[in-house]
Amino acid sequence: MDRRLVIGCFLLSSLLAIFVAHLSGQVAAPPAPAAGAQGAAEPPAEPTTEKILWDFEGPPWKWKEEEKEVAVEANEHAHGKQWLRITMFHGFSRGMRYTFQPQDWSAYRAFRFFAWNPGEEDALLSVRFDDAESNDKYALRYNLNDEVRVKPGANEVEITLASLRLGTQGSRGLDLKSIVIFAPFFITPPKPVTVCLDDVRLVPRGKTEGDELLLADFDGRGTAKWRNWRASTFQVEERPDGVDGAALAVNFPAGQQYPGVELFGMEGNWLNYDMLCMDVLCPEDRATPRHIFFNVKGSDGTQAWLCTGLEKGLNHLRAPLELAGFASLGRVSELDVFTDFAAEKEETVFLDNVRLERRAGYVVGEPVHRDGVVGRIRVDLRELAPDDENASFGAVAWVPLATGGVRSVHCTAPPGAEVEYGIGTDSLVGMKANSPVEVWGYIRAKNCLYWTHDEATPKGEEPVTVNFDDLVRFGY
Ligand SMILES: [Ca+2]
Ligand SMILES: [Ca+2]
Repeated sequence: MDRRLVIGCFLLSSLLAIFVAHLSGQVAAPPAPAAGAQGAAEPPAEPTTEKILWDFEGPPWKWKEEEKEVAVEANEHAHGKQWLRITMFHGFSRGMRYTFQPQDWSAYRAFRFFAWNPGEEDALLSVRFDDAESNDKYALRYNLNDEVRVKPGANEVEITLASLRLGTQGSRGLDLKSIVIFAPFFITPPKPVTVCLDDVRLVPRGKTEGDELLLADFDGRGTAKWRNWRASTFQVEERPDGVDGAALAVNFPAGQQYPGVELFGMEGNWLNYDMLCMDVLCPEDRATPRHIFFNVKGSDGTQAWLCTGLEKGLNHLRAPLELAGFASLGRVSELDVFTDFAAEKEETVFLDNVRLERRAGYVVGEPVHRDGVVGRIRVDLRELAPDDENASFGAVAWVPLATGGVRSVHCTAPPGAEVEYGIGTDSLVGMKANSPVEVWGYIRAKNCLYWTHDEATPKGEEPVTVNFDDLVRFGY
């Protein structure tokens, strides 16, 4: 073919592609980073710097419709020269959609962007993400509806990537290795609204001085302070049975709803850590709450509620921080520890060694979505029957690797789906032989994630089953 004709065809098709992109409110994204070899024994090196996805410094453009106007334009408040402005005048659910080839975000911890609100009231932005298998279905994509609060002026918005793995209410979690859509938009705002975005980027786990961040050991170490909440009382007590040094005795008075303690004033960047741990002693001679709640609060108003069952004696509680992804883990301002209701008499727990742990060589594996019983490890949650018809059931498995690292495999399905997951051989490639896989099962109900912990050691080809069948262990 004539070379000029080929070039001409190419230019024409490029122009057409740009035109179509603008018509539909879509713009091509930068190419996806090279995918790491799946299941390779050596995990890829952790990124150490932020990765800019969009800085909007390309050619300016504008698209206007009756309901909305979207533009890449210069502004003095932009980072660099330009930003993306989305203005919605009226109508239903409009904004901007970026569709791109599958991108692997699994080595990062947070999705962040700069947002400018020129108005005088908070704007409620909605954000949607899809993975390669979402197929435009609500229950298979991530829907943060009206939940990103953009205050007047400058904001740094964080969406912790762990929340994409958990999935929003009514939806399964996403595969961070194949993200294909980012869509910021508005849902029927009561009056015209504008938000401008810039420096949309991914944030990695940062370096830390050690593998642990001590929040409080009640022996004078740790960065957190504490105060009581809702009529609970507390005092530091020396050497209660089973505890090293001192612990914090927290008394939940009878008849009081949600009494507890708040830990605050500590290091707020929890993205650098992987596990929330604390020891909770329930002495034989005191009344014990049947469960304990944690609320991880971000300084931006985001929250993640967790709950688990308690037993008499010393409870070594360990929960992966990915279960708390609905809070902005890069800016944690508070950790509340509380119970719901002490009915008959005062209940007491002793808290100790509240800390975050970091796991070397932590990598995110492929997620498991309701693929039934096939697999080397079966996680069976079918016997659980919580009194919430919208409940969903999930699990996180940490597979120890021969390299010393760990692969986190998240099992999620939308409500009403099967609740038996099969973790297949792909997820176990490079596993450290004869070592237990830690499994956290969870029930997502009533805005809270009720969790418990178990272990399984796969040997040979025989599948092993982790059976979660007791609501009491979840603290439900
Ligand atoms: Ca910019
Ligand atoms: Ca202590």
